[in-house]
Amino acid sequence: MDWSILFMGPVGAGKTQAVQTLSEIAVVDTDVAATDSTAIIKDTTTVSMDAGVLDLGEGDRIHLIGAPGQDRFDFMWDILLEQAKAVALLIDHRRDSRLSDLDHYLDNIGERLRGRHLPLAIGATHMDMRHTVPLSIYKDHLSDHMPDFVSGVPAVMGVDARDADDVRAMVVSLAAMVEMHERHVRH
Ligand SMILES: Nc1nc2c(ncn2[C@@H]2O[C@H](COP(=O)(O)OP(=O)(O)OP(=O)(O)O)[C@@H](O)[C@H]2O)c(=O)[nH]1
Ligand SMILES: [Mg+2]
Repeated sequence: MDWSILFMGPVGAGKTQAVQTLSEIAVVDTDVAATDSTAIIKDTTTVSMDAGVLDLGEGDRIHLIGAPGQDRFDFMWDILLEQAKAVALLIDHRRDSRLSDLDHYLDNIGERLRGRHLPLAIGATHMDMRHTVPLSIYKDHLSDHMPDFVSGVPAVMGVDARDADDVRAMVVSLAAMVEMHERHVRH
């Protein structure tokens, strides 16, 4: 079966990098030179989407889609979410705003799904650059602010978007959650 995982999250979290790291085909990306405040963080930014493919075997081909991080391209989020079966939310762990970034994307995703439920995994990136803050802050935060749209228990993990094993672990756990979700919905 062909289905897609949507990578979302703030500018510079590593969405484009994650798709590029794991994809078995040349990645279609729509990055352009960053000309606004994003340019302080990095040279290019995604304006439309990244698209790659990962073959998990047993007929499962996963389309890896990277959303643009910037809010001004958020019209794309509706379209991309509509096609996604799961969300991989990458949060830049270096940022002091990491928990409000998390809430911002969770609120946005919830509004756009309009009652639909999806499996969610949260990947904290750039932990190598901010290792004094523990990963447990996300689970603690979610225990008080669990969004309605999440199907099952969200996975929380540290992910270096440059590391294929890390990104693959995130994708594989989402694939398992999608399977559970579909079994639950069908019966
Ligand atoms: N040190 C470090 N660098 C990382 C990690 N994860 C990703 N990066 C790097 O951070 C940068 C992230 O850039 P992108 O992948 O373009 O970010 P994006 O999320 O697609 O950003 P927009 O498209 O602008 O929303 C890349 O240079 C990555 O190689 C990490 O865990 N540690
Ligand atoms: Mg990008």
